[in-house]
Amino acid sequence: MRRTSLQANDARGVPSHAGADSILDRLCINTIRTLAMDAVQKANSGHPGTPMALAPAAYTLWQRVLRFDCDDPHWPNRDRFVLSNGHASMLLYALLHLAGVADVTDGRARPAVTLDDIKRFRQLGSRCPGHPEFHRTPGVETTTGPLGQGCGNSVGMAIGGRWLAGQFNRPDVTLFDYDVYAFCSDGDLMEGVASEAASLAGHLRLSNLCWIYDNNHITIDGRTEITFTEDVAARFRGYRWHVVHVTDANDTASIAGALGAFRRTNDRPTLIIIDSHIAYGAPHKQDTSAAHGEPLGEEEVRLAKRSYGWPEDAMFLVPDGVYEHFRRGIGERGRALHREWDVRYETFQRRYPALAERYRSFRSGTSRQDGTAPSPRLPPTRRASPPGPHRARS
Ligand SMILES: Cc1ncc(C[n+]2csc(CCOP(=O)(O)OP(=O)(O)O)c2C)c(N)n1
Ligand SMILES: [Mg+2]
Repeated sequence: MRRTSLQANDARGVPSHAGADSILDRLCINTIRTLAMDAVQKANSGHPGTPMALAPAAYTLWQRVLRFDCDDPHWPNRDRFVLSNGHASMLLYALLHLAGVADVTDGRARPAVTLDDIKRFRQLGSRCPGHPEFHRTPGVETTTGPLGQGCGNSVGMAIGGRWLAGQFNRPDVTLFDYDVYAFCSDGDLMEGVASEAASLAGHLRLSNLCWIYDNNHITIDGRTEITFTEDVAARFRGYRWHVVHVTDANDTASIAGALGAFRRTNDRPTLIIIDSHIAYGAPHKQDTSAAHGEPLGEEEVRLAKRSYGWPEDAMFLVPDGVYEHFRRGIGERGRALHREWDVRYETFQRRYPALAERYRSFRSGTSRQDGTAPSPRLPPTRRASPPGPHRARS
């Protein structure tokens, strides 16, 4: 693997007063962007523009907020991340790789996505198919690509979280309080399935659900003004959602603030609308539908890298410090949260042995076979526990 030290002030968009963490943040964000550009260019097909635009939001969510143990992507109380705009799959693969998410499916830990997997983006049998596929890539929570589908699934996951909390949480032990985050695009919000699911989420007051809408005014065919001019914020307020607006997709402090607002909202789902620029940094393709579903082209890739302060000819570059920064962020936070949950689970087993037995058989699937599955109950509408110290730094 080629390793290069980039100077801190190479990273575009870092204010001169920024501390080491902000500089590393920008380096990580630009690594996500350039991996996406390079993978699409090498495959000669795919969707480069949206990962480039959403890298700051995805990075902020994963690095600062998501309760996810990279060593154990099956931890039952993990926050769920759904990329409903599945065409932006390289965003997810880059995160899975850089965060060091493990594949533990056959009992031995190995990386879920290696740099070589990313180099095989969109190839037959690759762990990085064109759109994310459940079961093919550890860390992919659900298959997406058909627009709207991930939005619908995310509502199901949020209902599932509420149902689990209703079944197994006790006043003195909270087993389930996970949140569900879904990224979605203009195309997602055009789809009926997303609208119907959003309406239900508002009705059920799923405060454990957050959609992050990529408001880039671009779709596959051109600008959204051709077909999609509705007031999305007003529509979601009508569904009884909490709506937050971030006007600059590169403003990670505002993104963290919006995620913090979601965490503090106890009675409604949250929609975070982020105004973004597809193919951010690509001088000729930014804000055009040409950046949606085709490679940028070698020269445009070079120019975009130049705009990030990146070595123009470096391919699949992960600069020094990037893996370590992820490890110190989501890596350490997720591991600590999981350990803290393990203690709760031990308390749960000690204090509620019969319920713990029911949970184990439920999780292994046997309770469904012997007909002892707990009967569905409407989920509670409030959070099981108040926001804790791991919430977003806003
Ligand atoms: C249900 C469905 N219809 C059509 C498509 C084909 N398709 C892929 S992306 C896209 C729209 C792209 O626009 P947007 O959702 O705004 O994504 P962006 O380019 O902004 O990332 C369409 C129509 C699809 N994936 N799913
Ligand atoms: Mg769009």
